[in-house]
Parts: sequence; structure tokens; C-alpha cells
Amino acid sequence: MKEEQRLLLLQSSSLFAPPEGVKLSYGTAGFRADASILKSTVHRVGILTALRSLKTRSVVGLMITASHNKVTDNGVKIVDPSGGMLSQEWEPFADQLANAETPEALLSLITEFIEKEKIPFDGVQTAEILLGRDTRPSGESLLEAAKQGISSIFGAMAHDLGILTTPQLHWMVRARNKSMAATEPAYFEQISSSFRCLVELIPNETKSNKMDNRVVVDGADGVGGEKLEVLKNMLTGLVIEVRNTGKGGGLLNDGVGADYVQKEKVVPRGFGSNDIGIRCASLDGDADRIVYFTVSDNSSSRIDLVDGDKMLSLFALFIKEQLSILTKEGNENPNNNSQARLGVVQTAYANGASTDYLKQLGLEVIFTPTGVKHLHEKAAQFDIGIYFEANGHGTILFSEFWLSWLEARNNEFSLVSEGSEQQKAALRLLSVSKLINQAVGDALSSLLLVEAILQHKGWSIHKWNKLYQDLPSRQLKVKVVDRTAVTTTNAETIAVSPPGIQEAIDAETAKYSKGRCFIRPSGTEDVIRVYAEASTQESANSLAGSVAKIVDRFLGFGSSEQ
Ligand code: NG1
Ligand code: ZN
Repeated sequence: MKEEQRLLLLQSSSLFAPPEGVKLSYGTAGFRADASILKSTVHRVGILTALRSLKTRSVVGLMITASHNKVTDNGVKIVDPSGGMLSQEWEPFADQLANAETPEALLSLITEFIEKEKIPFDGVQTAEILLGRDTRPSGESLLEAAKQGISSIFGAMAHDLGILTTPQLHWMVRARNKSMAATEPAYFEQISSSFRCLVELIPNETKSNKMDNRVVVDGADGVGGEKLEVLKNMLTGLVIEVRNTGKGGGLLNDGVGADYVQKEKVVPRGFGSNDIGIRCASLDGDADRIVYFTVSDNSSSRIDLVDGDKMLSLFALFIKEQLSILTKEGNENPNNNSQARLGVVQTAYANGASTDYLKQLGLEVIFTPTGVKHLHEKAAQFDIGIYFEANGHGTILFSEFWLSWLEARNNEFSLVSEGSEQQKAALRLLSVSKLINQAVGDALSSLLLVEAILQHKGWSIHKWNKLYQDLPSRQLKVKVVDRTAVTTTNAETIAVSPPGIQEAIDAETAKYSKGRCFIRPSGTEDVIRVYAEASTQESANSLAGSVAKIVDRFLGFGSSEQ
């Protein structure tokens, strides 16, 4: 490393002292903590992002957000050139950088890493980084720290794209590396025009149904509400009312948002008895998750939840139907024998009834550990891979190979059977691949896909919700002395350590009809999570409660909380 470069790094880093006595770790959601202690971490992630760009010789992204966490928290994560999350191999280095105690220690780590990873660091190669942040008040000064980190690497350039949803930034990084327009207008144009195509392709039988085309969306008082206000004006045939847009003085994620609605199963702020019967949805603070709900008839504060598993089921059903139209017999074309490999990916938190439903549709269902990077990686192995976490984070991935095949089929149809049912199915699938974010889960594109499919099928939210009935479930968290004492296997469904705990859980679970229960250490909070399902709500509660006590007995302080 050249002397000027060393001096620049030392000088820049000396302005950002790390917090004392705090060890941060780059988890599934990047670094997350109280915003007041994050400046040095974000500065160092700025440096790391520049190195990532040099190493990959591509444009990468840096997003400042803490998603569904409270407004005083913030976080930072890196977007890889594909538009996905930072490669897991670099995560340990991110931890080391964040926790280096002095500028000198930081510099020597960087020097070693550059050598080990053979990062081109000759000043010839340039680095380019797209920056985004959510609406948190701390975002602006943290973004400044990121810029200073980036500019402490010679030849690194940052483009500040301002306030964005997390999926918008991922989408733009992906687009940039494919030499496509990587702007917000281009994003809105792509998702609104593909939505329009899907609506134009609605079968005449359902078009004549007087479909309820209104949806009310809780924007979590965050960036998603703000962006949806823009997007909604670009759509026809769908009326979106946005509440909790962040403009009315409401506090981000405070009694609002997808995480709150899904976990608490109550209405978000601003919703109540006037909304009974209306189709509602809730975004999280950075708009990468969405759940649907209706206000319950019995109590205006309770909801009937339509979660990520049901979205996955609706999407899988629609895609399967379109694929079977596309590959209908009677077409003698030899190119027509390429059956798409369709796979669905879930985690152990998926409601058991959803898994049964998907299997009954004849689909291949695969389980991975929690965290979208695991689901995404699996889904990418299929021609069409659909993944969702129960909490509403997920998307549909189409392989480049299969999309080229589909484009070619569509071109053939244009020549020989323009306007045929098969061509319409091909066009619908092509539109889905453009509407649904190919980089990460995206609440705005998932919202439009749900709306398009419901209109296509002429279904109400109630009809959709009846695809299957959720098994009653209960999630608890238990504070323990050391959560790393729990290790798991089999997509986190079996606890390998501490010894004896799985046997105790099994013995308890066996007492319940349709009982299923597992524990795992959270990746984002200092707790052990307990998940239980059973045939009634009382028994799910009781099973979760008993297993929480087991966890407490093996590992705890003697206190468990919800
Ligand atoms: P942890 O804290 O590891 O359970 C939570 C969610 C994940 C994921 C991450 C954020 C549950 C049970 N877990 O992870 O699904 O969204 O936060 O990346 O909802
Ligand atoms: Zn989020």
C-alpha cells in the first residue's frame, strides 16, 4: 500500500473512534445497534464496501437501515454486485474491521486482508458504490460517515441515491451491473408496467367480476409508505390508500409495520372497526417485508393474518397454473419439452399447514436455516424458485437460462399462435419475472403481484386466506446466559447442544396432537427463540411455554418472557 494511502486511512479513521466495550457482529441484517454508537462502524463498512467493489470489479451498494427495529436504532449492510447480500465469506472480516480498537490495528487488518484476498489496490482500478438510507433521523449523519470511509480509499467513488427502500437499492445495484438504468424512475417504471401487463392479461371471465380493487396499506411510518405514494399514481385498475406514511408525525415502527402486525396479531395504528372486511397490508420499516390482514369481525383490534406463507402459496399456485397452460399437450413443437423446475423454499417457521398445502400441489419443498441469504441461495438453484419467510420476506427467482427459453417460446407463439392461451401464460410469467424483485424480497413488488393475482383469479382476501387453515402456533423468546450454547442441525429443527435438551423437547412435544416445536438462537437478538405448533391455540401456547421452561432450566437465568 502506498504511503499516502496509509496516511489517508489513518487520518480518516482517527476521526471515528469505535465505542468502548461493544462487540458488533455482521449478522443476517448487517450491523445493527443503537444509532448513537454506529458512526465508526459505518465508516469502516464504507472502507470495506470500497474494497468489495475493487475485488469484484463491479458496482456494490451500502444501505443504512435498521428495518423493523425501533427508530433510535440503525444499521448498515453491503449489497453485492448481483444485488444480493454480501458474500458470507467476507462477514468475519467485517466483524474484525468493526471491532478493531485503534486506527493502526484497523490499518494492519486492511493490509493483511488486501493481500489475502488479492484485492487490486494499485490506484488504477476504481471502486464505485451506490448509497441509500431509510427515513431514520440518524441516517443522514451515518451516511456522511460512510462517505468518509469510502473516500479514504483512493479511486473510490460514492453515489448518494438518498432515501430508498432496501430492495430499491438492491435492485439498482443489480441493474447497474447489468448495464441497465439504475434509477428510481426506472424501478417504478418496470414494476408498474409489468403490473399493467398482468392486469391486461386477466381472463375475460374474471374481468367481468366486480372485483374489489381497493387495498389499504400501513406504511410503518417509514420509507415504504413514502415510495408507495409515488408508485400508486402510476397504476390503473388498483386503488391504494396509504396510511402511516411517515408524513403525519407518527413514529417509525411504533405500533405499526409488518413485524408488529405479524408478531402481535393486532391492527396497526390508524386501523380499526371502520376497516372490517377491507383488504389491508402492512410494510416493514424499510419495505422489504409485507403481510396482509383483515380486521377481525369479533374485535376491532384483532386481525386475521395472511402471512408470508400464504403469499408463497398464492404465488406458487399461480405460477404452477401458468406453467401447466404453457406446457399443455397438443403442441408438437420439440422445444416444448423443457419442463421448468419449480421449487419452493421455506424455513422451520413456516406454518406446517402451508407446507402440507404446497406438497399437496405436487411441489418440491425445501427447508433452510433462518435468514434470507440461505433461502435465496437455495431458490436460485431452480428454474423458478419461490422463497418466503413467514414474516413476509421473500421473492421469486427466475434463472436466466429459463427466461431465455421463455422469451424464445413467446417469440414462436407470436409467429404461429398470436394471442393463444399458451402465449398469454408465457407473457404472464415474463411479467412476473419483471415485477417481482430478482435481487431481494421487496414489499412493493410483492404487493403488486398479490393484487394482480387476486384480480386474475377474481378472489377476495377471504378466499385467498382459505387456501388452507393455519395450524395454531406460538413464538416465545427466552433470555439465556449464552445463546451460542444452543447449536442446531436439520434446518434448525433439532438442537444438538446442550446435550439432552432435544430429548426433553421431544418428550414434551409428544404430549400434543399435531405438536411441533423447535428452538434456535436468534441471529439478531440476544435470545433463544421457541416456536411451537399444535392442534389448538391453547395447546400451542402450552407447548411453547413448557419448552421455554426447559430452555430456561438448561441455560437460563430463571426468567422467560414473551
Ligand atoms: P432471528 O432473530 O435470527 O430469528 C429474524 C427473523 C428472520 C429474519 C431476520 C432479519 C423470525 C423468527 N426471525 O431473525 O426471519 O427476518 O430477523 O434478517 O422472524
Ligand atoms: Zn426490513
